[in-house]
Amino acid sequence: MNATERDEGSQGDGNAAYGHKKFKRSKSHFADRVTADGRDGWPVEPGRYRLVVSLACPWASRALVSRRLLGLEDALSLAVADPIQDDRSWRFTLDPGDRDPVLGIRYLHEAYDARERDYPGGVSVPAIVDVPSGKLVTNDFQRITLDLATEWTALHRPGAPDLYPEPLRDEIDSVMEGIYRDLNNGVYRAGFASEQSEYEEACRDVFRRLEEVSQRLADRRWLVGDTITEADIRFFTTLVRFDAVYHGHFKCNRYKISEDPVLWAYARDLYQTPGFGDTVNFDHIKRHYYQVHTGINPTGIVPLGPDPAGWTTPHGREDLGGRPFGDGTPPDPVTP
Ligand SMILES: N[C@@H](CCC(=O)N[C@@H](CS)C(=O)NCC(=O)O)C(=O)O
Repeated sequence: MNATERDEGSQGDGNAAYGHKKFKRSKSHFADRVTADGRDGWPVEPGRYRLVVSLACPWASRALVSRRLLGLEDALSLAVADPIQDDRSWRFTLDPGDRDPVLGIRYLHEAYDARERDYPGGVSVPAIVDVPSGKLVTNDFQRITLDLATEWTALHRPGAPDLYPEPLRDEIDSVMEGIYRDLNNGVYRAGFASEQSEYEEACRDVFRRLEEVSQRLADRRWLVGDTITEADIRFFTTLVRFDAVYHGHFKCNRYKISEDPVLWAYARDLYQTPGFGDTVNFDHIKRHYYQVHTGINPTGIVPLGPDPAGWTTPHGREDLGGRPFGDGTPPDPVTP
């Protein structure tokens, strides 16, 4: 849905259309970067930017995990959108007066419009908004977390881990590429397929990749090196949604993650690491997917299961060694 359709109050077909046309992920239109040297006009500054997320969204959740692990909570404030969008997309109906208290806006599209009137794409999270001008800076989900790890270092907490270590970048990039294509985005290709063959191809890709990654993780605690990296964050945000929404709603149902002993233990290990599980909200996740994608779930009924209690059971992965934060330390527990 573009800005004109929103202004006309149209029932934008974005979400209801899923399952009726071939699914293709759009490129992020706003790809400016917030950097240490401010070369795009957006220098890293404490308190200047606001990260807008939905707790339902796997792409936004990457940024939430990175922000926690790196201790950027005070430097980069957080706006959480209602998991249920209306025809004007993401909105701040969880906040008093239905407005984000810092940006003063009711809909995320207002920040997009402040940046560029009538831009051609949709409104998406994660988004970084410049607080003084109210303008969207970037919605480039692939870049945001890499920049938090490598450009925001002056504002990292003491003991913050290096999530994108220089010597391992090629390996991290290569692992993330397959995970993106077949898992992060693969589940969407399966779920929003409009033809049987399109679904089957995507679903096969999902499970082929899960098997490969499961083998990789059988004798190593994390995906690359012996610490947590960006690759683990990107895999985690898909894994934690798998049994709750991708298995049923997206029909990726050859088996559940909880039925693969290696992946299930790996996922729980991360979930129980400070900065991962404390960003997860299964209520937002389930309500968003099942209620918003009416094209593939017309009744909007949200399933009761699965029972989340399993996530906190012992995982036994400590025996594989490694140090989750390398020379660093875990973030402090979340304060209510
Ligand atoms: N910016 C990318 C990726 C981020 C993304 O897809 N975020 C989802 C939420 S998980 C979103 O905001 N979609 C727009 C919508 O649901 O209206 C895109 O537009 O495809």
